[in-house]
Amino acid sequence: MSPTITAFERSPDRGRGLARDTRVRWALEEVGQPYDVRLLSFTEMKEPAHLALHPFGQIPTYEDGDLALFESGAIVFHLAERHAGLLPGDANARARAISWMFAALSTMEPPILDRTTAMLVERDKTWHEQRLPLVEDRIRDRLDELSNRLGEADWLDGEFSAGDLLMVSVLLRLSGSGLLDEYPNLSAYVARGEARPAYKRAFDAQLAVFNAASSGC
Ligand SMILES: N[C@@H](CCC(=O)N[C@@H](CS)C(=O)NCC(=O)O)C(=O)O
Repeated sequence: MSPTITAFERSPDRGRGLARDTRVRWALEEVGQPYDVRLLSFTEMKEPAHLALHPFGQIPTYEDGDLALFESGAIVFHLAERHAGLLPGDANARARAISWMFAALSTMEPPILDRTTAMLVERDKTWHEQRLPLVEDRIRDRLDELSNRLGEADWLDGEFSAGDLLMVSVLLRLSGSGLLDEYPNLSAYVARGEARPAYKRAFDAQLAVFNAASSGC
C-alpha cells in the first residue's frame, strides 16, 4: 500500500507550492514512491483524529503501515533513509547532506518565516514599516553566507540531496520578495531545483488540489 500524506484542502498560498506538503511530495517524487493524499480543512486539522497524528494540528503528516510521522523535515529524512536518491552512499557525504537539511530548517527557515509572519499578520501594526527592514536584513545576512558557500556550484555538497531539496523549498518562500534577486547564484540554484522533473510533478499535484477546490469540483 502507498503511504498517505496530509495536505490543505484549500491552501492559503493559493497553490503557490509554499505549504510544506510540497517538499514531502517532492521527496516522494524524487525517490519514485507513489503516495495518496488526504485533504484536510482547517477545522479537521484541529480535530482529535488529526491531533492523534500531529500534536500541533498541522500538515503535513505521513502514514505508512503502522508508522505515522509529522514534521516535514523528519518525513523527508525518513524517505531519504529508506530509498536511494536523496542521500549519498558515502558516510561522510551523507552526514554533510544531513547537516544541510538541518541548516535549511533551523538556520535559514526561521528568519524567512519571520518575514512571512510580518507580511501576513503585522501589516496593520504601526511599527510594521520600521520592523520589516530589520527582518529583511537578518535574512540577507544568511543569504550572504549561503551564497558565499554555494559559489558557482550546482548543489550545496556534490550531488543533489535532501539538503538541497529542503534548502530550495525554504528559499522558495522568498519568491516575490525581491530578496533572492540580489543573489544571482541563489536564484539560479532555486531555479535548478524547480526545474527538476520531480519538483514539477510535486508542484503540479498540489496546484491541482487548489484548482479543484477553487472550481468547486
Ligand atoms: N515545522 C513544521 C511546520 C508545519 C506547519 O507550519 N504547517 C502549516 C502549513 S505549511 C500548517 O499546518 N499551518 C496551519 C496551522 O498551523 O494551523 C513542518 O515543517 O512540518
